[in-house]
Amino acid sequence: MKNKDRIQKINEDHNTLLTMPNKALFSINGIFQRYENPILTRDHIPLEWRFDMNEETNPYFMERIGYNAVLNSGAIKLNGKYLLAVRVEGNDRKSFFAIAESPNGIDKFKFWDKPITIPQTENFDTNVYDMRLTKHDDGWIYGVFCTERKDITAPEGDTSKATAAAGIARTKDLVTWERLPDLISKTGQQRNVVLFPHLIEGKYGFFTRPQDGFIDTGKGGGIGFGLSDTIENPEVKEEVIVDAKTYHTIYEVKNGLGPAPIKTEKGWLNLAHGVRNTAAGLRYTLYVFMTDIDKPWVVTHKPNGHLLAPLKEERVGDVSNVTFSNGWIADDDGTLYIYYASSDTRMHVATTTLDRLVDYCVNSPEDKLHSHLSVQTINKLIDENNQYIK
Ligand code: M1P
Repeated sequence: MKNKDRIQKINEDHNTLLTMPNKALFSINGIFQRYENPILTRDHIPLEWRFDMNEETNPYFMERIGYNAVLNSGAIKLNGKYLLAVRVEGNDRKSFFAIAESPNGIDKFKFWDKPITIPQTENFDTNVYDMRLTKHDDGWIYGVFCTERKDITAPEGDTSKATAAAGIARTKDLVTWERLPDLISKTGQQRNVVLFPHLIEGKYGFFTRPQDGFIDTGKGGGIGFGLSDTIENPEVKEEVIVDAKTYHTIYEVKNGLGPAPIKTEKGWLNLAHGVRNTAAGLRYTLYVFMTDIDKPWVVTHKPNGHLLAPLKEERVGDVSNVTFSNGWIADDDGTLYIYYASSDTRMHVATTTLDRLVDYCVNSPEDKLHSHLSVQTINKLIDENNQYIK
């Protein structure tokens, strides 16, 4: 194929992908709807980020910079647009953030011109990922993300030991960002830290995930909660565990909060991921729970098991058998857009309504932690249903 034809084909294919409509699939569970296509893949990345467009320096029109995946994205609706703060991972394994915009939240996502430039603290980030966006009452939009650095205590020759902490940056327009110091906590490393949109007891409230090591949560783990007096010098002096990892559940190995909690009449609605072990490796699924409006560290409702688990092609990718969410948008008409990544590779959307998800939380049976108690719960439903079956 001649270069001219190659360039034309690449442009046309890219344009087709970016304008492709998405369609809701019929939902048997009635809780949420999945969609036919992923909303973002690495192929959505602008061509100018990938190709040197100068014929003289790129005579074969080859990609000069490659991208591995687009995944775990924060989400927000701003000026009528549905925006994702996407984690983009280069072939060089470095993740960064970039905003992708859609007119309707379900398709036609397009990246803004350039990735986000996150200012550095004195201690440079080696890698950044999984930004949670919070529109706070104080007027700022906060991005709380994981900042990963080499563990300086690693024994000589260990080139993979890392540390994780919560980085914080804030913005008004998602273009210019001010970096704040990393969150200080006394409980070891942190990932999956999320800022509440309102002050709690007059302070900045965080869901946290204390962990002993970089991957293993060890003696730590569980979703924690802590308060910081200020956001400019963020520090949670005390953390209580809100939702502990628990034997023989979908969050047996670890769990972590997803997007910023949503305040509802029945309490805070929270989306999280739970991790269990299998012979095929870790399995990440999504679940929801509600916490008390005044005491967000007290769980009030928690349906058993997962809400959403990797399905069909979602099951395969860079890190297979993973669903992960750190972004959702509660729209003015009550629609809830849940953005999730599958297998650390691509982004999807699922839609529901706030009312439905709260109903699901309040009225679904909880996990009673033993098989015979699960059977009791099922039998109760069957017995109650008998009167309706002719
Ligand atoms: O690979 C699955 C996920 O693993 C980590 O999440 P957690 O800390 O809960 O185990 C993160 O690296 C996340 O980005 C990734 O999707």
